Amino acid sequence: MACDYKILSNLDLENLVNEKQSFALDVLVGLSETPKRLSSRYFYDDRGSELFRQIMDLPEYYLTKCEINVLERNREGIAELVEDTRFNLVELGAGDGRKTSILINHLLSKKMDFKYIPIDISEGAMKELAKNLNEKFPSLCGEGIVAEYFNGLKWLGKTASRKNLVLFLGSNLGNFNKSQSRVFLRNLWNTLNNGDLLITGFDLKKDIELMSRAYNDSRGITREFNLNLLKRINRELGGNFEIDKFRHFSSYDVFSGAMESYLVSLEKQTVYIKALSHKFTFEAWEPIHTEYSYKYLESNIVDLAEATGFVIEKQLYDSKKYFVDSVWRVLKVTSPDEVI
Ligand code: AVJ
Repeated sequence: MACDYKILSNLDLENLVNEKQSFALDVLVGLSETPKRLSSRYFYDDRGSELFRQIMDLPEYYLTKCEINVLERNREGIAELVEDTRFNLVELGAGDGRKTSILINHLLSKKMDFKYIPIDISEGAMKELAKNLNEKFPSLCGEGIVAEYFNGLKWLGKTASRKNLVLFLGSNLGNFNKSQSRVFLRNLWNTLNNGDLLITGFDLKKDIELMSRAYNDSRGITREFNLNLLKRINRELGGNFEIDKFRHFSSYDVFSGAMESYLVSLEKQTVYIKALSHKFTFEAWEPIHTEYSYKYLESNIVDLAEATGFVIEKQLYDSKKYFVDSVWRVLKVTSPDEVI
């Protein structure tokens, strides 16, 4: 059976308007703070998603290679989790789907009954993904959703007749701090049903040089990725950032446990952002914080699952144990008097 892969875009214009407004508001708030900061969630416009695809190909960016290795080694173990059930393979932040292809290929070859439902904020990335999927897997069914994760999940909640296997790969959770990740996972727990599965990618704490190199690559793609945030402000909010007056800087903070990225103003300057009718001044060497990429200890993962209502089923590692895809099951206990 051939299945044409559709895209459900953020059809209601209201959502698009909101996305633009929240970008404007977050830029206003973040650049008005001391120290200044911008959220890494705004990296991923179409250009940013393209640059991230290039990052995944960099020799220094071990995360993607490790996770591909995890999935190759464990595709049968993952298939066994959903043996004999109809299910949705839901993916949060799917990107170009190259990692998930390993799984999809395996699940299709086993003739398993599932729909693939990627959710991604970038329309460009989703179009690319749908094109790739249609070419590679003509028998694959499902639909791509262009939306913020929880808007997408809310939509999914309405079609709750299948078991859900949710993928949140690539250390995407790493952008959240401890309390943000608890809130995020608890929200996810709430939208899912008892027994649903979640696979989350965690980058483990390891040699500091190795981690640092992954965020300071020799070809300067990560630098370009970080600076794209300022270019995006110029494009979408009418900013006049002079890009070469800022530099990329990324370092590991052993105590917070994160690779932290910044853009540093190389001189005293003023930037005007038209959509905000506001100008921002920068002193020489003043930083803007742009990203946290948290790294985990095994014990952090155990604590996080426990705090948010999940049970750890399996820890799937790459051969070097640099990275783990952690398989969790949603546990919702109904007390006897809740059963009618
Ligand atoms: C997509 C969030 C997993 O933090 O490693 C890559 C993004 N930033 N290089 C990460 C990123 C700089 C990436 N995640």
